[in-house]
Amino acid sequence: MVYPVLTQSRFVSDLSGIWDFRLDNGNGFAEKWYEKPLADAMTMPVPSSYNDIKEGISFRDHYGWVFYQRNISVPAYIRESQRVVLRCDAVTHHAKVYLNGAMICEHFGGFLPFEAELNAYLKDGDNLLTIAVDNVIDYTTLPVGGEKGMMSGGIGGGYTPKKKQNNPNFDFFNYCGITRPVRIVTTPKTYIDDIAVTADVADPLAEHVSAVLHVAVKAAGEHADDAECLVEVFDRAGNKITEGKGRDVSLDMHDVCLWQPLHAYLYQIKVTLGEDVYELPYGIRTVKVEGCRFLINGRPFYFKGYGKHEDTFPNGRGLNQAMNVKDISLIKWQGANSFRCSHYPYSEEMMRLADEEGIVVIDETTAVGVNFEFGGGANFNGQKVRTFDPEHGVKTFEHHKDVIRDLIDRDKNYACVVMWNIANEPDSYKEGAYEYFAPLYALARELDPQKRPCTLTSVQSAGGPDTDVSAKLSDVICLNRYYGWYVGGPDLEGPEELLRNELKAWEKLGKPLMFTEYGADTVMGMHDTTPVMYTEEYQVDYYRMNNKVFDEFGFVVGEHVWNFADFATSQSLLRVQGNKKGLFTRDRKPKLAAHYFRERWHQVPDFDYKK
Ligand code: GCB
Repeated sequence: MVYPVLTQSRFVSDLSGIWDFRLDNGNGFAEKWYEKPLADAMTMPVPSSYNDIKEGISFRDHYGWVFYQRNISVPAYIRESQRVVLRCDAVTHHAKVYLNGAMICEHFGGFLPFEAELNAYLKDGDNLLTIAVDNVIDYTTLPVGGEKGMMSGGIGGGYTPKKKQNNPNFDFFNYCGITRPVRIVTTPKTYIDDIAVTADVADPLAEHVSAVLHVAVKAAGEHADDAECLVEVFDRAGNKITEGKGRDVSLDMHDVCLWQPLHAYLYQIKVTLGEDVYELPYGIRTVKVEGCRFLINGRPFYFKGYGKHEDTFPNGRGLNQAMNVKDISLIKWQGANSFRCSHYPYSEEMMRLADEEGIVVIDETTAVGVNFEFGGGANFNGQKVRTFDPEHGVKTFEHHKDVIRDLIDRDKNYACVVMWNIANEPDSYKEGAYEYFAPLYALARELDPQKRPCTLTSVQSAGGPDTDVSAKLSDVICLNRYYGWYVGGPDLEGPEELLRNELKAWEKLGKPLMFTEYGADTVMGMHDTTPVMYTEEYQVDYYRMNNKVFDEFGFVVGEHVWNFADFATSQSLLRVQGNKKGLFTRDRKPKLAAHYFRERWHQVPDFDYKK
């Protein structure tokens, strides 16, 4: 599937705007709300999460289905000559799409795109488009939902709410709805279904870099087998560099401008298949793990950056392009070079932006909460159930494979993506973990045309290399560690020793290691002369201690703080209107630690920091 762009053969109509909306009262499907205009409809922006748009707990904490509706019409001359497709970029978490009362598609998983051909359903004039959206999460979904709230243990842990509710087994608010654009895309009837590009770069460090660019085009539709295919490559100034005929072309390129972190360079690949034309921006760069180093374009790269969230007010998880551009500006202001798409694939708009701005990205699946060890978490009312227990454990394996497949399908061509994260903080240390994860790593490695490194971001309770299956499976060890916060806080001396000892154990493995999370909750404006937890001073001291230890080890190839900005979570005793571990507040004001990192990261080079 390719990203929707306007070209000389393709038209895109963005259906963003105000749609009709209604929360299901339990009767929506029985009364067939998708067959006629919604009664008592209210207004709702698309794209956006619905939770914070209207006031009241019935919106914010809604459980189950909601209905979105609007009319669409497509001129007859287009319907007859073109393929007309509805493309939904993200509907969280489960969608049923109806046109004029008929269900045209269903999709599971809230963070990746899906399409449906409309030609057979469209009629003259208005067509009623309804998208029903379910936000229920459980043992079968990614992210995982449980019987009880992740943080509702302790006092009141035995309380069972009267109303059905979602219990995220993860630490971010379960924002839902049509969170990314819905578009109508037209293509010729014979069309470019997909493009996969790889580049064999002879020597990325040579003065004049040469490469062979391989472009594989997948054609589909009426005369897919007969259509001729032309691939042309243009430089940034619009000059044609090379071209070739066929669906599998290999093109020699000389004096290649490599895509470099913070110095992006994108070629434009134009594919013409019969009447269809598609244009793909593409950066050429190499990624390789060699010994304990993470090489980008042949040089040891040091990750400086953050775990992020797609989280703004009042959009929730809804696409916020202004904030995306702002965030990248802040990343550069701070001297960082990378971020991780914690804990789900981000919008393609963000991926394209990162490609254009030269920001390095670790791309992540929606697999968060695949771990029944969390406090209360997805445990059956507090009983201890093994995460991978065949009968009572998670039922996410098949869906997990689909997510990996669809994520790599969507993001395979982005130069910014340098590593795939298979899961965040799963139960990677108990019986069944290897059997669950080994085939998923194998799948990602098989599907990625660029064969990028794979990892999982490992939870503190996974222990060290002897217990954590990521030691065997990951190309880069990625640790989420909270020494001086969840472990040992407010003491920083003891945790410093524990951190050092843990790193000594991992060092023997001979693989590169980076921190994909470390952080301390900090309430903006809270200060003290003696640093105490939650003050801005404590956050700085916490980071100073951790960074000091990272700097002692040559195999530590990066530091991603948790989190870029404060973000919304479920309510709990540990969360004061959300998670406050941001270097920036939710509205992007810097805390003291943001200035501390600005100073540090401008001194730490992007390359060759560790020899
Ligand atoms: C973690 C999770 C992240 C949480 C964070 C925290 O380990 O990966 O989703 O938000 O800890 O702040 O507790």
